Amino acid sequence: MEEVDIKVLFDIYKKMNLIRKFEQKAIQLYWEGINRGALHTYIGEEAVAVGVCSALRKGDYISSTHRGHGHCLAMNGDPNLMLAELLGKENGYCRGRGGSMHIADLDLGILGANGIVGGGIPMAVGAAMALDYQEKSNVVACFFGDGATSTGAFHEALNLASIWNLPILFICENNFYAISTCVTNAIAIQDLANRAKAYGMTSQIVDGNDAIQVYQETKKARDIAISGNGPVFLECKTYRTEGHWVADPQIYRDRKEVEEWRKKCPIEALKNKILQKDVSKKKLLESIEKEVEQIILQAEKFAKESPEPNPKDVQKFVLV
Ligand SMILES: Cc1ncc(C[n+]2csc(CCOP(=O)(O)OP(=O)(O)O)c2C)c(N)n1
Repeated sequence: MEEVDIKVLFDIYKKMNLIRKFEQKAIQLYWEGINRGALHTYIGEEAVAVGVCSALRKGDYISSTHRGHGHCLAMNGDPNLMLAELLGKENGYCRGRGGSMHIADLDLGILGANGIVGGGIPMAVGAAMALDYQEKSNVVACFFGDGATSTGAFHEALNLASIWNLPILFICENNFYAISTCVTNAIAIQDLANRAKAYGMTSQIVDGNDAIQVYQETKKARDIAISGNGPVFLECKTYRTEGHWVADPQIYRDRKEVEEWRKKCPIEALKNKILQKDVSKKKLLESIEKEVEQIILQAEKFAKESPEPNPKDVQKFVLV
């Protein structure tokens, strides 16, 4: 497979670190009692969002999930506005009214997070239909979890995307759990990529903890989709190393299993790969890590210093 440009690798490394540090900060602010909403972190899955979004081009879209911070940051979402939104501040992405599960930025191609499991999938198909109708050379990358593949919306959307030959990449983040239910207790097949075969769709299993592999497979999938050869389904096998949500006691899984996956940390894996090729890049990687820490500190300051919404505006932006 084609070598990945070193600048792309540094950018991937930076964004993966940004997601990890953003989520750690969000957890800290939750336990400080100032991040009051639900919080589903993306820790452990960073290679999927960043690998996929780094292979997208201007004009492409993504649809996201309840676990959407990683997708948003991978698409260059603004950490200041995201953290302000989490703290319910007026300067946040949704003026503090939406919280973690409603962050969107249409200018960046982010169609929005979604608290309805599987809810983003038909929306993504609609966006792909629009791109097709407008004869644009763009695609939609549609993120969803293993649990979402058992919703009716998933099956209807895949079928439509396939019969209409739409430019869409279905990115299944198989992290093996839907809240506390292990995938083996919920789905009768081992590889979820096989679900796409039922709709006559090209599919591929990817190591979701290997950012380079995710990036390369997404590039290939995107080429297929924009050349009119229909949707592609990528099953990225990965793991969330934190709870389903921030206060999840995680009594449904063995700590040893979590520890085994922590050893496969996608950020450490990428760092090791870069250093194996060229050990002299250590300092540069460390400077990226420091830069990311500063970005997060700045976002925290921005969010904390942002004004609260005025209680008089409680009905503002309420449409129904
Ligand atoms: C339609 C719907 N049913 C149930 C829920 C409650 N719920 C929230 S997250 C979740 C599990 C989703 O699992 P998965 O799709 O694998 O995503 P993951 O959380 O693992 O990223 C469920 C059942 C919901 N939000 N929406």
